[in-house]
Amino acid sequence: MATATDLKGLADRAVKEISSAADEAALEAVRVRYLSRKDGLITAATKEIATLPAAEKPGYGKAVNEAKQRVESALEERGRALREGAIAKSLSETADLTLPPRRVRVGHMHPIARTIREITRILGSMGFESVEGPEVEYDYYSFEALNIPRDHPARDKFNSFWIANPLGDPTDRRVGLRPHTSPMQIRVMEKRKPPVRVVVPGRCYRFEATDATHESIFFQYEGLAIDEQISMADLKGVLYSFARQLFGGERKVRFRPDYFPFTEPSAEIAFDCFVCDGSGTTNKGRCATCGGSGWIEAAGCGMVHPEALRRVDYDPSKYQGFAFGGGVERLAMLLTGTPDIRLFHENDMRYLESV
Ligand code: FA5
Repeated sequence: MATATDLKGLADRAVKEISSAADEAALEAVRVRYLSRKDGLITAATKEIATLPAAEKPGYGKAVNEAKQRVESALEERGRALREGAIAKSLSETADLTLPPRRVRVGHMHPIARTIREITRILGSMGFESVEGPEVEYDYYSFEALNIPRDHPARDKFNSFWIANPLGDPTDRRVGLRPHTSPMQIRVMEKRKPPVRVVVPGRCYRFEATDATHESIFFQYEGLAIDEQISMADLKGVLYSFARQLFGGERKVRFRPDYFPFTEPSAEIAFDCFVCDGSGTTNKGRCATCGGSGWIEAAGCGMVHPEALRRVDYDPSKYQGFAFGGGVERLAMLLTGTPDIRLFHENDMRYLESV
């Protein structure tokens, strides 16, 4: 059992700790250590009074009370001093009105979204209605209906990501991420009767290595026009007018034969490379943006294959039309002077804010 002298020592220690408590949290910790109901050091001494012989109770009780009162009043005093100090400190803090305000970050449209808007606006002015289609697509629409059967070598060019189908895997029900927007040619023709004029912007996926002009996830825009008197001249006219409206008159356009199983004849359109000015070389050697060719391939196109028309019950002797499919990022590169396609998707705000 503690003696009256022990109790005085205990109170001395408590008062010392109280006076050096730096803030209200530290003060509360001292209160708990000495006065908490459960296991405070002074509380324990109070509980001992009941166990003492009657003769010792008054003297010991008085010592406990004195210790307790000293600690309580020291706590109160220090608490008040700390609160007043905190108020005085907050009053003395002055606001520096000369500090510049924090910059408010107002976002702007991503260059890819901006380019899609521009594409659909220009083609919209030529009568092309903007529609969208599924990114997860059946084998049938991505390939079969476009004259690319399962063993056709053109499949290698459109290497896709396949998805396990819980309903089984019959050839034309296989599903995968679409490698181009051309499946929408079939979907639109299945639903509508000619005349048809649509533009389909959307995300595409290909299992291929990336470089300055290739990503495995990228955007395309598909154009489709079907009517009774449409020729290759209309296709060329639409694409040249599109290029002029997008870039002005300066950009060089190359239009040359190509091959796609779903168009006949087929062509490819390219624009002169803005990094090397079409020369294929820069002062560092071969131009990395166009791979040294001087041209940036922008789109594939052609007259819709009669086989594709028959598949959707259009009569090829009555209706013809053209289709084109181009890369949105390639146009965005040309429009913003971005030398590497990967800059669009790295999400470095310093770059995105600068274009
Ligand atoms: C096609 O995708 C055909 N569907 C285009 C087409 C549509 C032809 C309608 C005929 C009629 P190609 O694989 O060449 O074709 O791609 C077309 C354009 O998409 C390319 O010129 C390029 O601009 C863009 N592109 C293709 N692959 C990538 C890629 N990995 N990363 C970025 N852009 C790409």
